[in-house]
Amino acid sequence: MSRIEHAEVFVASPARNFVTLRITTADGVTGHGDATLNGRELAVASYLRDHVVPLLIGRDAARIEDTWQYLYRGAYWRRGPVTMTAIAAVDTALWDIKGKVAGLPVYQLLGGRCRDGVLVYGHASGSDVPSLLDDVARFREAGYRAVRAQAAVPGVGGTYGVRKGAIYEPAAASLPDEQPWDTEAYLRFAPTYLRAVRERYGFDFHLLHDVHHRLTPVEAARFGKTVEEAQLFWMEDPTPVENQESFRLIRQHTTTPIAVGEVLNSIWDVHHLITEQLIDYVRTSVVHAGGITHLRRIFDLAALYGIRTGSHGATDLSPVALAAAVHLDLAVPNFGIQEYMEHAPETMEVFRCGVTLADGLLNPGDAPGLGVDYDEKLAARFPYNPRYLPVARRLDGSVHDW
Ligand code: KDG
Ligand code: MG
Repeated sequence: MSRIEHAEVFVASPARNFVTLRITTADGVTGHGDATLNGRELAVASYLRDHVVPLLIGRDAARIEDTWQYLYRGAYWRRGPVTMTAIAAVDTALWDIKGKVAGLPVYQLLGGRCRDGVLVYGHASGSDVPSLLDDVARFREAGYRAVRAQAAVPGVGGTYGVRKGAIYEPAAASLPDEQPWDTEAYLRFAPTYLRAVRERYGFDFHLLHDVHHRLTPVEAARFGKTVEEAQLFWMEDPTPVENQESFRLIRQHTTTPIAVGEVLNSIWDVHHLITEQLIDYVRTSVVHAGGITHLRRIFDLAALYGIRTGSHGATDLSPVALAAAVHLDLAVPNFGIQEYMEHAPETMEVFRCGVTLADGLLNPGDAPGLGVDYDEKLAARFPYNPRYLPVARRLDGSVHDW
């Protein structure tokens, strides 16, 4: 038996903020887990440091499921992004350790490969339609088989999903950036650029779009119907997810596939969406939905209903979360697609990660465990930098879903 000897929580900002848990066993084996919750990082760091680490010391590192149950049921207070991200970090680090002890990459422990590689989508965006079209071409030339397209709505500043520099980063330093939102302008404009992408580049690649919770159910139904000719792989988060029944209305009006789940944290949060077949892709992630153990459970439930996976993978999920996602994606039968955004060079220097991209597919490599190392000395040179995600306001000044 290999006991957990210590566990450390690192908070650092190599290009952006990441919270990373490292668990070390008495035999000196280390495992890493991502604990980053964008804009609320320190809440998870405290949950881990103050409430979870003391429970880990002396536990058998091999008992992954038992530790998951102990942390989940043992807290009494359940679910929610902070709790589930903290449990996810522990779970992911223990899978990393189990792989290293076994001398096997984690995907082998999960049942082995179901596929040759993990299909990813890249993020094309533009401040207008011509620049979006150029960006789509860039991804196509780089070998991507699937591309998400987002363009700034004319006359409405701060549209979701438009990259300003080389790396997409919506979180701003100091107080949240307040961004205007005009639903009607979006509904008029977004279908035109999705059509323009298809007219220019045809249909031999997957096209995706993220609505980012901005529409009401009936607006989303109208949007889905309007863009049917673009044959989207999915429209993501068409409406806020709290009222899960509202997806039935969208479904009744359009065949555009629906992807939901990046803000959800447990199997109970997606249970109704899945069992009622209200969505086509479940976007819960390793880091925000309880780790590899719990995400596997969600994916298995989804498989029973013909729903495929499409895990969240923006740059606020660290390379540890990306590696864990790719191991799981390789091993589950109902994999659909994996979101992928390149991290900044500083991030990749701190997290040395074996995941590679070739021909539009990710592979985790065959190093034992997750195949990611964390350089805490280098990380210490990038102190935590408090940032907030933006807040959206309608043109009348009232708060809208960002
Ligand atoms: O932190 C929030 C981002 O991860 C989110 O806005 C990104 O919607 C997103 C996506 O689909 O990547
Ligand atoms: Mg999204």
